[in-house]
Amino acid sequence: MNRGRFITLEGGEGAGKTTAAEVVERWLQEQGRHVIRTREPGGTPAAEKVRALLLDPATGELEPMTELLMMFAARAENLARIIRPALAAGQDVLCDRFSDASRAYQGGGRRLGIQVVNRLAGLVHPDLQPDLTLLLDVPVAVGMARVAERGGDTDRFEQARSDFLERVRAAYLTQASLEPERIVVIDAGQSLDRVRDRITAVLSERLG
Ligand code: Z5A
Repeated sequence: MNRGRFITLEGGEGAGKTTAAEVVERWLQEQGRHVIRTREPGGTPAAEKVRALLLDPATGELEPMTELLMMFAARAENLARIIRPALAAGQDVLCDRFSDASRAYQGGGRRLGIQVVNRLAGLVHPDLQPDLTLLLDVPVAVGMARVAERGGDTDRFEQARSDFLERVRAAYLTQASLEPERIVVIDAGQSLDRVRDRITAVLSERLG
């Protein structure tokens, strides 16, 4: 049996990953594919507990390396229990964030550097990379305004300062420039309809 396709969604705060995930899932289903959706950090009961700890503002400041290791601990669980079994069964996996988020947030935002993240990625998933990554790129101020407009409580990352988020965005764009075959940058500052159309066009081009 052919392995399924592994598709990841990335982007900064308020980039619109939730909307993008719906568009991708529907498109794949229309192609007759069985789609498993998951997210990081999270995806399994234990990894969701790690997520809760990571996002809770009450957790307070963590050492950047602690934060990175917790992301990869959750990722190892998600890979072993959700992602790898689904791919092996021929199902497509759509994951809301993956190791590019660690490159951007911990490597760039927390200044650990990309090499450290790549070493852990090499340890945790040496044989597996996403087949396609959609990077929803939006200026930091626009994304922050959207999150503010959406309302509700903010998590530990959404409370970050804009210089941190600028470093996250820069690291994402650097990674995209290093891997243009895998990572497609979507201008997520456009209207929702235009973003949807662009995503559909990219899917047809890359996976059709
Ligand atoms: N993190 C990390 O540091 N390292 C790692 O390795 C991993 C993660 C895996 C949790 O992720 C946090 O973990 C994350 C990075 C860190 N930091 N934060 N925050 P998350 O994915 O759960 O968190 P999130 O990015 O905040 O998810 P989100 O709030 O759901 O964002 P989103 O899905 O991109 O946004 P949205 O809900 O789709 O859109 C936000 C609002 O904007 C909403 O009201 C939309 O209707 C609106 N929107 C979206 N697109 C548009 C357009 N085009 N026009 C107008 N309005 C729009």
